[in-house]
Parts: sequence; C-alpha cells; structure tokens
Amino acid sequence: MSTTTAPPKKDTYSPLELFGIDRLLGEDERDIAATVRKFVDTRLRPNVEDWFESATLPRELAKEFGDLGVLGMHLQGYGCAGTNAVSYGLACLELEAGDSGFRSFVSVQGSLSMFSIYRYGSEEHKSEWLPRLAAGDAIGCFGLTEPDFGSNPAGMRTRARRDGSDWVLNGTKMWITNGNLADVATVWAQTDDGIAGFLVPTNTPGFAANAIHKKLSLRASVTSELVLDNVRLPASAQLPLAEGLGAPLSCLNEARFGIVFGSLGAARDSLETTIAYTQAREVFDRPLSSYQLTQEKLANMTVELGKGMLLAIHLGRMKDAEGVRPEQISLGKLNNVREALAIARECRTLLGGSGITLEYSPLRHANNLESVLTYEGTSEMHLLSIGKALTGQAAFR
Ligand code: TGC
Ligand code: FAD
Repeated sequence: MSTTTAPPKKDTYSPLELFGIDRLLGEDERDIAATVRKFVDTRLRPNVEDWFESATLPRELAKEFGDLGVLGMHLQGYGCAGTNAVSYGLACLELEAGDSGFRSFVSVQGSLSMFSIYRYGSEEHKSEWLPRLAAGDAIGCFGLTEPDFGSNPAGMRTRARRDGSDWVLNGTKMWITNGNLADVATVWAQTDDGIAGFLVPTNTPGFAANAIHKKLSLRASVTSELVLDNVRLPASAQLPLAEGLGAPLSCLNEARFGIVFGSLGAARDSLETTIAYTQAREVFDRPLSSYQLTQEKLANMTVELGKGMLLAIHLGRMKDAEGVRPEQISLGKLNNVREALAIARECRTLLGGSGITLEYSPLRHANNLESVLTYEGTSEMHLLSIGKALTGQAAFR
C-alpha cells in the first residue's frame, strides 16, 4: 500500500492545481516559473491591453527580459542562464499567460536568433552576439519564410552569390517577428551548395525592414517584411556549420518546444479569467458558475489543459534526458496549440458580450493563437510530420 499522502482537501482548486502539476516540478523550476509570473503580473499585464490596442511592443522590454534572464536561458555560457528545457518551457508558459507576443519575442530571440548562432556560428559570431542578445542589449530576428514559401522553405528564392570572397544577398523574407526591432538578422538563402545561413547586421546597406500593419493577431508583437537588395557581406558572415535545410529546421524545433508550453499559458489565463467571471456573474438569479452547462465547459477545458501540461512536461523531461525527436515536438505543438485555441474560444462564450472587449483576455488570446497555430509550422504540417512518422510516407508534396 502506498504511503504517500494526497494533497489537502480545499474548497476550490485552480485547474493545474487539481492536476497536481507542481508535484512534477523541481524547486528550481517552480521558482523560475514564479519569478516570470511575477514579472508578467507586475510589468506586462497592466499594460498589455494598451499595447495590444495600439499595436506596439516597447523596445525597452528587451533589456527587461534580459535582466529577467529569459533570453537564451536554455543555452550554456555567453551570459546565458543554462537552465533545463522544462524551466525554459515554464518561462514561455508564464510569458504567454500575459500575451503570446511576449513569448514570441523571447522565442525568436532565444530559440531562433541566438540558437542559430550558438549551434551553427563561429566562435567570433558567438562572442560578438550572444552576450548582447542574452542581456537584451541587442535584438535578433530569423528570416526563413518568404512571400511564396512558408510551409515549404525548401523552395526559397532568396539567393546568396559569391563576389570575390564576399557574399551578395538578394530576396524578400516575410512575416518576420522582431524584424523592425532587430540589430542582427539570421537570413537563410540558396547558394550553389544548397541552403546556407548568414548573419546580417541590420544597418548593412541594402537591408530594409518594413513593418506589417493592420494585424488582427499578435498585435503586441512586431512583424515585418525583410528586403535584401544587393546586401554585401564578408565571407565571415556565413554561419560555418549550417549546411542545408536541416539547419534552420533544427532551430525551429527549439522554438516549437517553447510553444508546446507557451500556448498553455494563454489557455490557463483564459480559463482562470473565465472561472472568476462565472463566479461573479449572475444570470437568472444565480451565479453563472452554478449551472451544469457552465461546469461541463469548465471541466472539459481543465481536462484538456491538464493533459496538455502532462504532455509538455513529458516532452521536456525527454528533451533534458535523451533528447526528443522533431516528430514528437510536432505532437506537442499540434495538440497544445489546437487545444489552447479551443479553450480560449470556449472561454469567450462564457463571458458573453463582455468577452468581446480587451477588458477580458480570452478573445485576445484566441486571436493570438490563430498566429501560433500557423507559425512554427502550421497544424497541417505537424499532422503530416506525424503521418510520415506513422507510415514512413512523406505526403508534403
Ligand atoms: P525534408 O526533406 O523533410 O528535410 C530536409 C532536411 O531537414 C531535416 N529535417 C529536420 N531537421 C531538424 N529538425 C526538423 N524539424 C527537421 N525536419 C526535417 C531532414 O532530416 C532533412 O535532412 P537531410 O540531412 O536528410 O537533408 O524537407 P521538406 O522540404 O520535405 O520539408 C519538410 C517540412 C514540411 C516538415 C518542413 O519544411 C517544415 O517544417 N515546414 C514548416 C516551415 C516552418 O515551420 N516555418 C517556420 C518559420 S519560423 C517561424 O514561424 C517563427 S514564428 C516565431 C514566433 O514569433 O514565435
Ligand atoms: P502557406 O504555406 O501558404 O499555407 C497556407 C495553408 O496551406 C495552410 O493551411 C497550410 O497548412 C496549407 N498547406 C501548405 N502546404 C500544404 C500541403 N502540402 N498539404 C496540405 N496543406 C498545405 N517566419 C519566419 O521565418 N520567421 C519569423 O520570425 C516568423 N514570424 C511569424 C510571425 C507571425 C505573426 C506569423 C503569422 C508568421 C510568422 N512567420 C515567421 C511565418 C510562418 O512561419 C508562416 O506563416 C508559416 O510557416 C506558414 O506559411 P504561409 O503563411 O506561407 O502559409
């Protein structure tokens, strides 16, 4: 017979408390989550409605994220915190409980810009850029997608050609997070030897970033088009260890992993907001929370949130131990973003008319999650990755 004790009985539990999720986390992991949560609650949450409405993400947040220690936090050395994968995931979750735009900033800086330099850069690249990026003194972006090649980056048209020992880059990248804020862009381009990566300081002549406006999603995030018009770079700008499409795709695994956790932050915040609302709101002379139809919705959402969390922690533990396959990350990204979006939308129904303003977070989260469903591989791409793992047949083309 087990001698372990059940948690003490309480009148009410928060959704993740009911799942006993904290029991799966170490003390350091819980501390990191609590620190990021406090920063979100004090610094970001009071401003997010205004930033979302005015479609801004203040540049000074980069330094504040650097001071918080979340930029490239899962990398070792160069001013990075060197945490485990689960801690990084929990930080993403807490940030995305504030807004997907905050997690996006941190994902792109740490998992795409910094990781591409960390994994594929020369020692000079690493010492020049990583400490500044970790501190938030510099901002990075990652240009893979093009106007005609999003899901299929293998077809990219951006071209890097040799001119003496220099490289000359021409092309357009589309939907690039942090593009207008960035000091350095990791740009992927076709060469005579296949796809290669380049570090492009954004003050290089011929480089331009054009902000994309009128977004209905991820408004507290900067999204840009990058134009490269005869951008001349020294030979040393090439990421020496990046050979072929596998290099940028391996960076995506890092960012996708953050989304496995992050998306659940948006879901948790939607659900907690909604539980509180239904307890305060009276309909037909009783609290909305007291009706069976309401409780069915709340219970179903809690089950999906908790299942997603178990999956995220499982993938994180595997990543920290023996490593995790890209197809396994696809399982997590597909499920958790899909369920988070369903939860945010369902929460909106319980808020009634109040749910359509920025005063309550669920519709803002749902709008953001529409982007999260699309970027870092659309849900269809992840279905096909899982399909390929199950059948051995690639059905992408
Ligand atoms: P395929 O032939 O399957 O693969 C080419 C080479 O790459 C390898 N590979 C991977 N390596 C590491 N990680 C992965 N996830 C990998 N997937 C494939 C593969 O083994 C192969 O290596 P080798 O040595 O045999 O050459 O390539 P494919 O052209 O058939 O494409 C496969 C597909 C469709 C899965 C891939 O193109 C894909 O993932 N498409 C989706 C593109 C995408 O996710 N773009 C995201 C852009 S960045 C972004 O959205 C940032 S948003 C950030 C934010 O704001 O938070
Ligand atoms: P498409 O590839 O044109 O897809 C359109 C539809 O067709 C989708 O439903 C897709 O699943 C479906 N489809 C495509 N191929 C197939 C197929 N073979 N079978 C069945 N269905 C298919 N990219 C970067 O490089 N860096 C960034 O920082 C970045 N940030 C982003 C931020 C935001 C807010 C957004 C919205 C996007 C960002 N992206 C970024 C781009 C993102 O990765 C792409 O939008 C995404 O990969 C999809 O590409 P696409 O938009 O061209 O859609």
